[in-house]
Amino acid sequence: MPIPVSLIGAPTDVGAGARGVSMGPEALRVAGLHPTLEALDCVVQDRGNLVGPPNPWQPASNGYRHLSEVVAWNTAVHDAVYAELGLGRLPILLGGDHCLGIGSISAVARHCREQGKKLRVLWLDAHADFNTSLLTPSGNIHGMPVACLCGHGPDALVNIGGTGPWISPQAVRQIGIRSVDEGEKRFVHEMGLEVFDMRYIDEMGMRHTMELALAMIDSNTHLHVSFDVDFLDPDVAPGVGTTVRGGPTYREAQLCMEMIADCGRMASLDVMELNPALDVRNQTAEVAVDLIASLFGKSTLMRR
Ligand code: EXY
Ligand code: MN
Ligand code: MN
Ligand code: MN
Repeated sequence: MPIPVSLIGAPTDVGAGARGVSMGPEALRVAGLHPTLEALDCVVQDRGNLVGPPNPWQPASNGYRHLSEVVAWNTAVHDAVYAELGLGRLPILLGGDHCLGIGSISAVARHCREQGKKLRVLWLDAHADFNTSLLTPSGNIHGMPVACLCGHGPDALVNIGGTGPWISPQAVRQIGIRSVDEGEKRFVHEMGLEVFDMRYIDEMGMRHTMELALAMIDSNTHLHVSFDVDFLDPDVAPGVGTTVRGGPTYREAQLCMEMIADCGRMASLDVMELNPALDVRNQTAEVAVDLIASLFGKSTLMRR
């Protein structure tokens, strides 16, 4: 059965600490995302790019940078993702910085709430993105989306598209984490987030990690994958704003994506933080497209 997929571009860097991820959607298109998905039996509609306010490049105020712009962009993302889910399509959000995970996942959670579905969120990232205005070292809201989705953030973001909090920490599995701020670390533990950090992956391997991260997913589960491209080791993915050494290798990342595909439940996807301004010859976008292909069932030889 062909999968109906909708591409939604969100060309903004209002939540980030470096400019350039606003060019991410176009880089993914140039790297051939649309034809790649069509070759994998998807019926793809590219909805083009959402529109929102420019990046004013201001310092933080009350612990947030660009809060009103972040709210505007996330509202647009929420509405677009929610509409695609209502049409029975699988939305792929092309970021843009990771603050937009608030709009995307709130829409998915709203859809699940209305359809009586369980939600599992896989957060593939070097960072936990679990800061609050009191904990953040930067005020950049791309370091806060998971906390906001769990109810710890400004009302305008917690209640985007309806009455939040949209998810509980128990719905989330974080994978690849290797950079967490001190206060953020305490808060992650306090809230009981399940984190498979790089130390865990080093010791137990990606296969075991993914078996646990995907455990208990059943036919009534909507699996959302939020893929921050800085999840990957900078050797394979230099084109991101916040590189952190020691991430998954190309093959480890492929296995992660292949196991997600095998579970057969992915129903929405974010591809975030790709920064063409820091890339060389669009190689990071190409790697991202390659990994997305694996998420949609491309495998080396055959499926077992
Ligand atoms: N934890 C740092 C902060 O909050 O400023 C860095 C966050 C980077 C977030 C990246 C995109 O995942
Ligand atoms: Mn659905
Ligand atoms: Mn992130
Ligand atoms: Mn990150």
